[in-house]
Amino acid sequence: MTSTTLDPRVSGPEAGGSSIDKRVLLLKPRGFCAGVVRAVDIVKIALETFGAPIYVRKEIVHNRFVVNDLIEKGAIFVEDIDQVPEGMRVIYSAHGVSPAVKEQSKERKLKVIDATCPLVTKVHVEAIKFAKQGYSLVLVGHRDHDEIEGTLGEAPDVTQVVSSPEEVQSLVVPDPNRVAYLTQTTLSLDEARDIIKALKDKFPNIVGPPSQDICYATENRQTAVKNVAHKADLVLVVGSTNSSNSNRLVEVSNNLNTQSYLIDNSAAIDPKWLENVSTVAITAGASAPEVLVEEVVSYLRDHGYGSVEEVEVMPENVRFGLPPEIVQAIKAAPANTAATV
Ligand code: 2E6
Ligand code: F3S
Repeated sequence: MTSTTLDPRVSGPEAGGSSIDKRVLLLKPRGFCAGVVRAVDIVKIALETFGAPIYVRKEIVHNRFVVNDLIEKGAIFVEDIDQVPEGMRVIYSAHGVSPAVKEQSKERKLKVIDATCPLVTKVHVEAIKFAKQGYSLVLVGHRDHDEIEGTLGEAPDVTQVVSSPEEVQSLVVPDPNRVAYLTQTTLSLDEARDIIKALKDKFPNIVGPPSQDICYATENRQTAVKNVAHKADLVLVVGSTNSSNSNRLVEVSNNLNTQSYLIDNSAAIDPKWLENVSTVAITAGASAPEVLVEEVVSYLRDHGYGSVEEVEVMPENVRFGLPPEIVQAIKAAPANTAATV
């Protein structure tokens, strides 16, 4: 773990009284993952090269600020494909879609750009493979989440969703020796481990994915919280309430007995949370923009937290390429358009 002091300042009385012991630990990695950078870039570049309106099925990523910013730029967010006028351009969200949604898009003659995170696509490919090989599939995840809806749709007749070890007990499958499991990409590593253990106890011959489905960004952000929570009195997680990976970060901290809250932005901070708190750790879910983290740091500075130290728990340098439709659109764009990657 490395630790870098960013702009260390001890604030004066104007910053909220005695602050010598008040500090902020800024966890790293935090915020945007490679899949979110890619998805948001896709919408921005599509707007710049094709022009508004561009339809987006579901929130491109689960963050209110990101979605509102793209609405201002001309994106139109819809819940269902039948809300997109025939022949128009539609972008699928980073969480992926089921084959049924792709079929609906074809029927409406939509021009599709797929912003599904490649690590979600990897889970879809595994689901298709296991189903073709005749396995019953157990999908570990949250039933009402967009990602699970999409993955489940690959093989709905042979797939069951479980979200706790208790639910594993009531699973019934045609052949207990031919069962495979997959997981949502943004689960708690600890919870997933317990559920997978319950699955292995019930189905000793169960097979899983070649490498874990929980993605690198989910794992790294949880590991950072685990490493630093014991040094903090409070952990603030920047992220929206429907963001699975952000909620998991709050749980990780609370499970370690360091009080944690999920906040959309600095306006959501209740000053009471800061009573008798000398060290605040800040992290951000994979869909939360850095500008919102900066706002939170600035709020805390104004409340006497004069020292801001970035704590890098591990390096993270993942990047994903853009889909072919977008690469071609960039190539075809006149030199004076703003479409850049
Ligand atoms: C797609 C897949 C996984 O709610 P969740 O954590 O899944 O999603 P976001 O949008 O908050 O985070 C990024 C993401 C996109 N994670
Ligand atoms: Fe993809 Fe993981 Fe981000 S699945 S969108 S890299 S949180």
